Amino acid sequence: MRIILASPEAKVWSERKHIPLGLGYLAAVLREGGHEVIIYDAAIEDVGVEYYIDQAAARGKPYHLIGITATTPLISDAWEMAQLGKQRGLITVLGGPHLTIMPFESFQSPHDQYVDYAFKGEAEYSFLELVNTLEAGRQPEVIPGIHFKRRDELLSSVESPMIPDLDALPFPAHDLFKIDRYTNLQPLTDGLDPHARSFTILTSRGCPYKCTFCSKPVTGDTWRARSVESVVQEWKWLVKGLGATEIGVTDDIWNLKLPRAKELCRRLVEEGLHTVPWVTVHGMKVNHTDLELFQLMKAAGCKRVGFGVENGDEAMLRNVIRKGQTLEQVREGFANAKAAGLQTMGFFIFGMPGDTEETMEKTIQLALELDPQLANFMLAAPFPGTVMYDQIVEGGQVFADNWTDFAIHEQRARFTMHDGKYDPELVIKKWREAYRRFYLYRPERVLEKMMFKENWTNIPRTLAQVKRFFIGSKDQQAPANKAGKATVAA
Ligand code: B12
Ligand code: SF4
Repeated sequence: MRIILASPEAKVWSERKHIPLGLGYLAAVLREGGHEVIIYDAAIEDVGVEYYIDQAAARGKPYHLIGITATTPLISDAWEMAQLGKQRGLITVLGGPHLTIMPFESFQSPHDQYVDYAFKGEAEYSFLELVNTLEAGRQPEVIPGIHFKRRDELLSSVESPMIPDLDALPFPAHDLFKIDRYTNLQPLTDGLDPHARSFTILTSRGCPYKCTFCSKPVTGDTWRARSVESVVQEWKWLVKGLGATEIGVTDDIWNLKLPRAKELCRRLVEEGLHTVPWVTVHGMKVNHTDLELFQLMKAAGCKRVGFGVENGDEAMLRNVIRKGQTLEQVREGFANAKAAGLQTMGFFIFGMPGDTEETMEKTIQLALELDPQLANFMLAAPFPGTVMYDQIVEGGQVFADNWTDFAIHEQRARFTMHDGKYDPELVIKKWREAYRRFYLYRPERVLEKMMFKENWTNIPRTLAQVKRFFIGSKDQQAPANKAGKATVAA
């Protein structure tokens, strides 16, 4: 079959362009199965997906099927794409995190007019099975994770078991990405390079921790690691075969097992792969680190490490966020990473249920004390399927008109609690104050920002950021006047 795998554009995440790795995995498996595949990522394309569909049809080599990926904030764009595909006669299949949480919604009117199949969970094997079945002219029956309508009946089967042996999978089809259209993953030295050859790599899937805000519907709670050897071989392909200029490790928790993490670093050095810089895009867990690990990472070419710090209040960390780490471990992790000569980055969340002026102040104080090169202050976003979401539905109210409102980088309050203590206006105020105190009121950080070439070569972007983080606009206010709006999932 001829297949387009497509990702809609994350409009709220417009500066950094990262490859949609899940589609790379699906493409690799389909290719091995003898199918012809292209990857279309709206984030880096100049034309709509219909252009490719129409061109192929005009050449007499039409696509038969479009497979679209969707996170929660992008589901409406995914439906739009499915509609375009259906109008052109393609079989349409949806998958990804949102479909794993809410597979049935895509078969309600009007989506059922243009969505043929949806998959829950990791779909490398199950999607291939569907494609093979359809190509053979058969009707799909029980394929793990599949959802579809036959006549008016909605058929579904249990989710595919998480793939136990990740080494059995082929490497993602990295060669199918138009890689020089992606930016670098985190500006390492000199701002965003719009033509970086930045690849991402997954060394493991899943995470056994259960932070209450975290949505990991696809990769789940069971940590499954690839062998160090398999990771090194893929890394080698990226560096030596595809000319990577930067690599991002995007595991949920790549350092869960310290000896394995250290072994990987040693092997990167042995293979001479340490010359290409790499970063941990989504952070490491501080309580699975030590000084030696950071020293080995530094030797292996790592430039920057990120850590999920979340909150500066011990009780919030333990009882509300259930992060499974102490402030002491946070301090030690940062100190060790800095001692090893790595740049650091901290992720902090404002406005979890239970956050007060005092706890948010402690979070700001902790950010100032840890003093990472980059601090990422985020507003709590209640993703369906998380403990936090259930708590809010039970004891408060989600402010959201549609799934797009769940975008993490859409900086607005998304919920309130009815406990008389939670104040969404205050959350926004403290969140903005955090940016001001961390970046604006400290000359060394202002100077550092001014050194970033990108801040001078892209003045409109810089001004937009200043407005967004430090000044704000009307629609960033807590939507107190939205009380009474129903939650999208209710
Ligand atoms: C790397 C990453 C990013 C990168 C790159 C995103 C990209 N272009 O793929 C960046 C930093 C840009 C990013 C941005 C965002 N991300 Co992100 N990201 C991740 C992360 C850490 C890893 C993704 C990954 O590679 N997974 C591994 C692959 C193998 O899994 P996968 O992509 O889900 O694909 C598998 C299945 O889902 C399925 N599948 C996927 N697509 C399809 C399509 C079809 C047709 C089929 C059949 C199956 C199928 O099969 C694949 C293979 O098994 C995940 C956390 C996680 N553990 O998944 C969060 C995660 C996916 N991100 C999340 C979010 C919310 C976002 C943003 C919306 C944030 C925002 N701005 O608000 C944006 C949206 C970007 C987008 N294009 O969707 C959430 C999604 C939660 C939800 N309910 O939707 C996650 C789960 C993180 C979290 N814990 O909250 N993200
Ligand atoms: S936030 Fe990180 S540590 Fe916590 S559950 Fe999610 S992936 Fe695991």
